[in-house]
Amino acid sequence: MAATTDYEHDPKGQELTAPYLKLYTVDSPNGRKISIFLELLKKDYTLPFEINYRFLDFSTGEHKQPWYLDINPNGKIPTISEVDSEGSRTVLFETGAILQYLAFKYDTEKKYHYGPTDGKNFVDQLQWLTYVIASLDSCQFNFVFFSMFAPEKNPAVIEYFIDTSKRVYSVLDSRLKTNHGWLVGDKLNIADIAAFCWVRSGPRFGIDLTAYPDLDAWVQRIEKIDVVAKALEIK
Ligand SMILES: N[C@@H](CCC(=O)N[C@@H](CS)C(=O)NCC(=O)O)C(=O)O
Repeated sequence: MAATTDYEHDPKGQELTAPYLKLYTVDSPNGRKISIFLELLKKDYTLPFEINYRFLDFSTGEHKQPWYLDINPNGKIPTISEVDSEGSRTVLFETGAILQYLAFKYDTEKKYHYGPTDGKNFVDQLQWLTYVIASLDSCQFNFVFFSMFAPEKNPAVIEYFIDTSKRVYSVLDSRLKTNHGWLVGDKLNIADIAAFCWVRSGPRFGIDLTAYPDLDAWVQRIEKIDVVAKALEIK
């Protein structure tokens, strides 16, 4: 297909040639969940699209501009815009939805996910992925906001979110212990990728990972995966 100008009316959009997948992102835990997974898929499969990373500038509020709110009304990253060779476009936001969409569509050999025919592992994946997005993400995001960005620092609120984060870390640590090293099944999968992106940044927010030995070992193991290490450098 011929080169097409940007479907999203992105003022900084380049001319892209379909098929492509454009990831609107920033260098943050939520953004990294998707870039790591895309790079893993790219290593293992011949993907039917080129990946285009578009880093938004939060300091100028690009993520709150009308053109971006048209594709992500919540005004957050990440969002994917996938255009196939016929020019048909799929837009998706929310990391849990994006990870499952990419997994079900492109991880055809189920290297990084469990499908509906995989019994308990599929059920566990639904549960742990949802837990990570609903509990880990929100308490850590709130902790970061209230301790670093809120105009007024309220110690009780900050303490609440650090305590809640630590409780979630304990839950994940116990799960890794009983499930022998992965949150789900016996391989790196989309629930583990989602959790990893927040947990590895715990020390930056004052959480000592050595207090959670299984979580600590799991972070180090995932960070050593070549593709993951390279994906973490995409900025
Ligand atoms: N539940 C969303 C959370 C996304 C999110 O919180 N993204 C942050 C960056 S890590 C963001 O865009 N923050 C900008 C803002 O809140 O204005 C998801 O899983 O995609």
